[in-house]
Amino acid sequence: MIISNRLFYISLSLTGNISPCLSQILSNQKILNSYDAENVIPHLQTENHNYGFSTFASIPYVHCFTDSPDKEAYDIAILGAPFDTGVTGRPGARFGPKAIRSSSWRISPQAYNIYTLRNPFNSWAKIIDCGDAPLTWLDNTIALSTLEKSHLSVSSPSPTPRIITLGGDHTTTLAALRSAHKRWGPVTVIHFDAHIDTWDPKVVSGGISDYAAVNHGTFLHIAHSENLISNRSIHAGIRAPIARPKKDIRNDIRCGFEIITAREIDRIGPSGIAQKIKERVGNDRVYLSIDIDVLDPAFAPGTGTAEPGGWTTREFFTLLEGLEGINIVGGDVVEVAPVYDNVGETTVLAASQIVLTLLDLMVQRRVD
Ligand SMILES: [Mn+2]
Repeated sequence: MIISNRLFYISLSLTGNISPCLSQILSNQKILNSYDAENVIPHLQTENHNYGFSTFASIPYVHCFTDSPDKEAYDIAILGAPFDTGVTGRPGARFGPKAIRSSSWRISPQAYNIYTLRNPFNSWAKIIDCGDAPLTWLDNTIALSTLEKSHLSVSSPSPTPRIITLGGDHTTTLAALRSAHKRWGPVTVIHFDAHIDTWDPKVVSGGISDYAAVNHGTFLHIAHSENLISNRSIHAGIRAPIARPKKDIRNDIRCGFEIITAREIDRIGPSGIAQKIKERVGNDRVYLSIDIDVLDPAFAPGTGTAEPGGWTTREFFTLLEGLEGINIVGGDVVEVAPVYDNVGETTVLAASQIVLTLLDLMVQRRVD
């Protein structure tokens, strides 16, 4: 009905008169004209969930950056972190949050996962989108401080709202971990990435300044030095080169991590990796951070520091869904840089589906 209505106007403007083939459309137009607003608006809403502002999967927007006691309550919030001035490779992840939301148009809040038969939007949890944190691109210290305050503000209403952050380069996870620590104490990190990101700032940034020390390759080293994370954390999907063969690994263990390499999937499969992760983190409060470069560049080219030899999108979904039951207090999908994506938008399609999977994992277990 709605498409016919549009065709009617387009055809008129192209031809200047009404052709016989438009008779059915005119008939539809008459029916449409007979509708009053009360009839048409519900029709629009059921035909197409993509109306109004662009939020993640068309979920409701809430003004979260307020400490007002009248603030609307919610259980899980989507928060954008448009920041990419902490990168050592290609910039562009500041456009990640909007691209992930845009690619989520295909996710219907009414649809069910065919493997799990679940839909996180049709559950006990109220899931909302806060929009993006107001971050400056001109001073990293101020931007990360603003992001931490934004996290604290978003997680302030009762009872226990949790956040999924849309990055943003991986430095944004440091602000999330600082905020999570204030709320939950030390958390165990499950870190999906091609890179270990525990590099000593003296190595990655050459020790040139304290400002340069905080970047997307050092944030987990800093999180450890600030006692934000437990020593039962784990990386998975690792395959990027390291700078110092023994010292980097020794430092990584010191920061509390175990490594699962990308090629381990050939030996034990995605479910085997999920099992290994679950054994490591147990019942800990977990922060689950996903660098999109954990996927192979064939599936996710739109990222800052792509590394060949990664996982397929399908393998990763099997793995993620295998984590059901873990105690997730927060998570993120980062390093999505849409300018390097392909015309089929495979990176952002994967990113938005990963966010949906994270939401489902959070809904499966309430925080305690
Ligand atoms: Mn990475």
